[in-house]
Amino acid sequence: MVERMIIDCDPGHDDALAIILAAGNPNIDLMAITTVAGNQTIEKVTRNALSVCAIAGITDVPVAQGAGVPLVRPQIVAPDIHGESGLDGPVLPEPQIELDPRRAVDLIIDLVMENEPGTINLVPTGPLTNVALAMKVEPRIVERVKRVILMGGSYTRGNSTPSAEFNILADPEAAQAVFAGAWPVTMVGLDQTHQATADADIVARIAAIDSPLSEFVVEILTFFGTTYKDVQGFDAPPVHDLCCVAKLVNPAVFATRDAFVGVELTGRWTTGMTVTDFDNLLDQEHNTQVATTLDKQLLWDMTINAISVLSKGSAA
Ligand code: PIR
Ligand code: CA
Repeated sequence: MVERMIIDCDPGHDDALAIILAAGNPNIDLMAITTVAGNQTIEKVTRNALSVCAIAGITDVPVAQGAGVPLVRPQIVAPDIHGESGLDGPVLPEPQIELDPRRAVDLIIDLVMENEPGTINLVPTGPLTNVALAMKVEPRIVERVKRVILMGGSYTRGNSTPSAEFNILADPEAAQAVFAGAWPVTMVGLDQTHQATADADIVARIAAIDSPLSEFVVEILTFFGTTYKDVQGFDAPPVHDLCCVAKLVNPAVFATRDAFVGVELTGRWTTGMTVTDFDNLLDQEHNTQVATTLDKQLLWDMTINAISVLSKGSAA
């Protein structure tokens, strides 16, 4: 069965891989790429999205620029991990396609309202600003979206603060609105994505494809590996955002458990924490399917396959 999806992203090394899997997997119909400020400013991440489309041969997917600042808080970016461009490492190819004239919020609303209810999946891999805005502008999208599968949060730890993950911390009010929305939300958090590392054997398998795209991916993973080593002491970089698309390709990649997830908005040290209650301790209705296990082999097999498919110039 083919799943339609919109990726709302802030590329970003792992966002780039998520786009590549979505474009190169036959079970995914990639309907749009929308951008949101996060890893870098909106101009930079939008340009990066277009560069990824150029190298991956993605020519028929609309790309629309979205929110440049969070709903309420001052902006944060992540140059320590993603570099000044937001996608440092490879030479970034010149964009080959024009931006869609619509704003991200409008493109998301148009696609969700034009298509049959229950057929469009939203895959946010950056701060949730666009998604929260779209819910407010056109509340009917909430009942029409099939599923929201987001990279963000965690039930054990943070990366930007001890308790907060970057995408949630960057716009916690937006994240709270998305979790509280009456649509099925799947949270793929750091608990799982930190296990989804691009180890040396994986990088070697990608290099062996021996195409301009595989070279680009190797350069992405090499830069990401260096910053993850320097900043967080990882032996190999975790490809967070790739995991959400993988979950849509094959749900077996992650098992999930139902929980209530609330975003801390007023904590002294814990703002942006995704408080995850598996055990009904807070007496709140479960609103989220939380990823709790990872099949790493499955994740990388489908990803390497997608890179091969796109390398043969058969981009959807
Ligand atoms: C990764 C990200 C931001 C900051 C750090 N330190 C690491 C980006 C990734 O693109 C991913 O979507 C999410 N935010 C992980 O926190
Ligand atoms: Ca991201």
